[in-house]
Amino acid sequence: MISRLILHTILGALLASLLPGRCAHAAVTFLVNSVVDLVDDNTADGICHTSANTCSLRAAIMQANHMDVPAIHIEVPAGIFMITIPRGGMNFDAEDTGDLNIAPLNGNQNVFLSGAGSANTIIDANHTERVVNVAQGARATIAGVTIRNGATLSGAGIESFNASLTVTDSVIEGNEALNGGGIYSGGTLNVVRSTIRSNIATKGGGLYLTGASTLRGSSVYNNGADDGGGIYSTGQPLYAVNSTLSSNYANTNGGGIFSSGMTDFFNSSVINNDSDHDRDENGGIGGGVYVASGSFIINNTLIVQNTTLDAPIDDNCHGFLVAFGWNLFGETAGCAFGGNGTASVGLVSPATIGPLQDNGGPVWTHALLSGSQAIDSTFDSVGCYDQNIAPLSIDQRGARRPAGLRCDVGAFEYGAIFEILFQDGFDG
Ligand SMILES: [Ca+2]
Ligand SMILES: [Ca+2]
Ligand SMILES: [Ca+2]
Ligand SMILES: [Ca+2]
Repeated sequence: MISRLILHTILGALLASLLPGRCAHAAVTFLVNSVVDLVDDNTADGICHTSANTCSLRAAIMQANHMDVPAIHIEVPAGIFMITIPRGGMNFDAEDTGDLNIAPLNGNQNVFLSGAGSANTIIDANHTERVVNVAQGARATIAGVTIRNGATLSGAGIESFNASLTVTDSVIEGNEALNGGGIYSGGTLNVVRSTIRSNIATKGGGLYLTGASTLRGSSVYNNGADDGGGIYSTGQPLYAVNSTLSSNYANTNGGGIFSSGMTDFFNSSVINNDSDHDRDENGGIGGGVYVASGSFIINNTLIVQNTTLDAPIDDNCHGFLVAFGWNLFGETAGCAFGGNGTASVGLVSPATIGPLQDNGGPVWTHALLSGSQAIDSTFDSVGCYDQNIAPLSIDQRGARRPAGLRCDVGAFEYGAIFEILFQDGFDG
């Protein structure tokens, strides 16, 4: 196995070195083969290589930054990849120190960083530094890894200011920042079949979003902040499809999500989030959803079991929600409705929602229990759909929907069968 990895590395490097610098046809693959955090020892040679004769994760990213090819694949095996080279200073960030900088110098390549699954490939900043920075203008996909234990001012797990970033089949956990504990994104962000959990910030414990973002088949849970425990979004737009916000908390407003941008939820679930979590004299409302300004649209979405001090049973929303399809709440005090208004809003018994747990599929969900008002209750003629009005053929877990008579409200389809798991996250 090792010899094959090295062979691939040598062949890839040889190929790269033989091709002229401006060749636009080659795709290059670097196979990481060491967990030890060392720099690339010559970024001009096209070879991922360190002083220890290895290809480290940092060396692969550094060398990728200096290539002029349209696509670079960085394959990362199982292991715990600790970031151990300290950053050069508070205001100094380079590819050879501190966080891992995906920063292609020519700006026109796609970088694909793939691990061996989020349970196996772990990139860890040991609470000393951000984990990954994606530079302005970069196009990157991060797949099959866990990114954890980052600590910095902005985007401790991943910071992506004006880049195009896809995070798929990954876990972002245990990161701590002022803005965006898990991910800070100011560009285009797609989060697919991923888990954002146990991150902390002042704003946006899980995610701080100012750009165009999509959450698909993903769960954001156990994150905490002052405002926006799960998500703090000022972005235009944020789409959440087949996704779950659960058990996040805000010491002030918006336990699940604080929104002052354009937000649009489709068949998503906002369950068991808490505002005014510290129960202090400054208060806090909107246990599930806090709409500060902008537009917040809900389509076939489930918002229940969210809490605050003065509403320990249900504090699901604060502000104006534009409702289409069929949306269900534990109760609706504090919410005002536009769109189809009360014709698109009903009540669900909180006791008919199961706990957050592994119900099959790549991420945790809340199951609907027998007799739930969410089961088979979406409108027959419209069904479940995403931001392109494309029908949803799977639920959050990847199980076939609709099951039974009709599509269910929220991210989970009751009684659904796994037919196309992991193949069809975009319902194409
Ligand atoms: Ca090199
Ligand atoms: Ca760095
Ligand atoms: Ca408070
Ligand atoms: Ca159904």
